[in-house]
Amino acid sequence: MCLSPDLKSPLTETRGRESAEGQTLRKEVLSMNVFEQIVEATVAGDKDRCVALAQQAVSQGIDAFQALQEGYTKGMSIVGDKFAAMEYFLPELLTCADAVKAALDVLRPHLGNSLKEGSLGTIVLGTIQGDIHDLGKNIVKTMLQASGFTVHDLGCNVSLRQFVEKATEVNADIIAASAILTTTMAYMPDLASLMKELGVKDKFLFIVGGAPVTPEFAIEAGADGYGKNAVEAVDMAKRLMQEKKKREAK
Ligand code: B12
Repeated sequence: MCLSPDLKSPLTETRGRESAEGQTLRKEVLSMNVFEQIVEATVAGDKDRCVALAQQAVSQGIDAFQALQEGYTKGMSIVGDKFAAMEYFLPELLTCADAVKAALDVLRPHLGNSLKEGSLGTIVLGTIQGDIHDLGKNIVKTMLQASGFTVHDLGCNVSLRQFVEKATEVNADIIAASAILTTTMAYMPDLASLMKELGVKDKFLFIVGGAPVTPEFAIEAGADGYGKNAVEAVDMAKRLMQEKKKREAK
């Protein structure tokens, strides 16, 4: 592990007969350094390094959730900025997301129970009925998972009832529907109507996306949110969850 000169002293000085305070400081310095490396590896989309750093974090007793938040999620947020700035394109986005996914597999058993279930919220996701395009939906799924959401992926060609039934079964916060065909995006308002009919429109937040979907269409469809791409999907899901938590706290 490479340490910058100013980080070296607390480590070397406290080695040997360390006080409890010294040990805490040492762990903090180690963690900071690993987090920085994780951010770098994530932005570089370096899967092997992302996995190795997750293993290093676990073996050093670094909190897995902190590694996820301070390292991988932070890295993915930089990747998202690069994507928005058109410095990164879909292949880079996929590579970075895939690297984080592999690291997540290492960290998952070390996350606490509540965190393992996704600390940010639970989402039921699928490509709507009649539509078998799932590449975009899969990217959205990976990004949501990498950001700390629990995602129940129903796959593609998902019937409207399946969305609602699964959301009820897993007590989801959000139903997220993808449509890539103009013909199938027409089912999105039907899904909102079904949610109303079944009395669950206020129980679940509803977000939509996919190439032909526009913000205007999302509003007309009765959705609570829309995302143009996977990065916006994560931002929207986070924003809606914050608003939900504020409402529940009142
Ligand atoms: C790959 C592809 C296929 C593959 C799908 C493979 C797969 N596993 O997904 C196959 C070959 C199976 C296929 C089949 C068909 N296809 Co096709 N396909 C495409 C193609 C080339 C790329 C789609 C894609 O994957 N894009 C890349 C992903 C990453 O982008 P994305 O899906 O938009 O997802 C992003 C965002 O939209 C957003 N997002 C997506 N979902 C969600 C969800 C939420 C909640 C949020 C917030 C955000 C979000 O985030 C994603 C990541 O950034 C497009 C053309 C194109 N250039 O787009 C045609 C296209 C979509 N297909 C088309 C057609 C017509 C068909 C067929 C009907 C062809 C046929 N005659 O059989 C069938 C449909 C079968 C069916 N019932 O679904 C048309 C649709 C036209 C229209 N206006 O509806 C297109 C546009 C081609 C064209 N120009 O004519 N297709």
